[in-house]
Amino acid sequence: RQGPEGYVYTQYHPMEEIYQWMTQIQKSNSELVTQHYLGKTIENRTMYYLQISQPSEKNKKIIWMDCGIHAREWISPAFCQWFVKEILQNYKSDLKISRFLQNLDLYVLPVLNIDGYIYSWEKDRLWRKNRSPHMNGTCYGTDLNRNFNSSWGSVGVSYNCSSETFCGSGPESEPETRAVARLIEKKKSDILCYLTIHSYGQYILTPYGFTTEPPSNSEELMHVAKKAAAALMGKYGTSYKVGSTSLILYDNSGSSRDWAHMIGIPFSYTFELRDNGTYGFVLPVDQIQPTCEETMLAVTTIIEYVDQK
Ligand code: ING
Ligand code: ZN
Repeated sequence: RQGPEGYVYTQYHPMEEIYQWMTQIQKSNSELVTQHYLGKTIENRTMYYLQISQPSEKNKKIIWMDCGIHAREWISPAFCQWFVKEILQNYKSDLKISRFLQNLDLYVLPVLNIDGYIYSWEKDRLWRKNRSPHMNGTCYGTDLNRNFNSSWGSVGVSYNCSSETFCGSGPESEPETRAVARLIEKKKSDILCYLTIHSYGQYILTPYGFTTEPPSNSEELMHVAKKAAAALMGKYGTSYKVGSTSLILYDNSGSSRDWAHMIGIPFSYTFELRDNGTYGFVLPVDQIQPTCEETMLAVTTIIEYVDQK
């Protein structure tokens, strides 16, 4: 399926094409979309996020969504792009979207871990971390989803730089983490909802990962996540589990989702998209469209709820 700008959303795209897509999407939707500088990666590539805002006098709240914090989870950036396309294509005709766009700005970071994403295209399809050098370049990569300042380094991490879950040399040791954290901190009083998109496993995960102690709004968090999972299932029958990360999976510290909730963003979720393990990170191209369609229903359910609350 092609978007109006000729981009094929049912394929995975190398970073070069995603950069071009961002430029193009802002050019052809300049009344709605702005591309902003976010920061630099460890290999000095530029990070941008897209802001989708309808012009208005109102001081609007923000929905944040990032994709591609883990390099090999290719369906995640594909979803962020699909999401932007769907909003732009349908905001005039779709009542649900047009309603929440009157009150909310959408901030979308299509690829958080750009260096890792490129590495997964060019060198190692199953690369997960960023590409920071450690121990005089004898091992590479920090798990960016263990690098945030949320009980950093306490559980579910490794201090060994060759591990998949290496948490870095300290909280926010990585430039990609700092770039996201500084923007989120600056905007935090306006951010209603923090969504971070991963694969795989088919989960909607709530805070916290570093403790089994539930957050004060955990009932509402669960209620909304269940609504989202039900909407998702309505499309193709795909079944998602919903729950707190530490309770239904395993402990992990330093995640962006936990950190976002801890600094006061009330609705914070991790999505683990398709599949259940058959293909895992290497989700076939023919599942991009159905995965994105069903995920769209879950995400817009959450956005609609937090808007009308
Ligand atoms: N999963 C996430 C990870 O950072 C997560 C989120 C954490 C899931 C802890 C379960 C337990 O590991 C993936 N797939 O990256
Ligand atoms: Zn992940």
